[in-house]
Amino acid sequence: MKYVALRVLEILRSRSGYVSGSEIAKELGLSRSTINKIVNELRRVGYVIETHPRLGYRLLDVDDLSLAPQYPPIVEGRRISIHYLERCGSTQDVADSLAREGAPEGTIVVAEELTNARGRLSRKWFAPRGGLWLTVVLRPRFVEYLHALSLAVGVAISKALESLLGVETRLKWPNDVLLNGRKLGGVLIEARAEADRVDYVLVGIGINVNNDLPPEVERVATTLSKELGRRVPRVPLLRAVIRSLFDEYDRILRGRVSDVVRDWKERSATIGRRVRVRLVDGSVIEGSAVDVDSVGRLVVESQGVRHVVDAGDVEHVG
Ligand code: BT5
Repeated sequence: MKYVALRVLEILRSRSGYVSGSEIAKELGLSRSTINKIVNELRRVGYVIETHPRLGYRLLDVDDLSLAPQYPPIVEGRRISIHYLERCGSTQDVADSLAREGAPEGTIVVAEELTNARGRLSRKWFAPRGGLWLTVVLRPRFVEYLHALSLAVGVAISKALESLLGVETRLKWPNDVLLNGRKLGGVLIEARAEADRVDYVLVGIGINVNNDLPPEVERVATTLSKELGRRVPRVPLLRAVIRSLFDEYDRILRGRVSDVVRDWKERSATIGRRVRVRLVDGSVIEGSAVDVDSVGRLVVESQGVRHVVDAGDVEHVG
């Protein structure tokens, strides 16, 4: 984020109430209209900033997810509607019912707590109170987009965390989000498709934020609050993630898959590592992860043979 934007944030943070645009302008030696532009940019990034015609601006650290529908993210040219639930089995199932009934692209289900959350291959996902658990309904037209979409979601989460919190994450193929070597978040993509036509895609995102972690994953996982040493308000984070997701999705729709792959590679924790890959048919390849190709497949070199992996489960072993 630009230096002046950080200064504006600092000033907003230092007050509990409103601060006028002219006061910020004076303090930074900038015009009021510049301040207004910066505030709008901060809003786009995800920050919740209220405006009062006389009093000015006020930054809100909203953590209560039940308020999320009141603060939809700013995504140009799209209508985003957020459905909040206190508790459900899986947001994927709730979103699936909505999508089946015709819910449009941009429908989002977010819940405080999931009692039956799932990861890929029906693995269990822990989703206690305090985390960020959501499903986004997308309606891309072609199946070819699905592959790139998987990488794009990881890139989107990583960029959102960077622009909002200044946190640098790495991506494990295809889309685990790692912070300081531990799993901070995961992505589950489920699609309903017929032949080459996609009816809808459910993008499930789980990010550990202020939640506790159960002993089963404590050693391999982490949370934002643990790493940053403070609680992180979740509504700005939700807005940042959704906005970033649509940015990356739009790039795919415009045919710029290679840009998404390039951004993924810049954040890769997998390329250059020794990996053990379990393929969908159950077979295992162990070798060096040498690249991710132009459509997002993992290239593994094992005993002089190059394998191009479409889908599978990767373990870093060295
Ligand atoms: C994933 O699966 O990483 C995808 C997780 C997606 C969860 C979201 S939450 C919102 C939406 N609704 C759902 O029902 N699901 C999605 P996978 O790559 O298969 O990783 C699963 C593995 O991660 C488990 O076997 C555990 O080892 C580990 N794990 C489980 N809970 C975790 C947590 N909270 N944080 C980090 N690791 C966890």
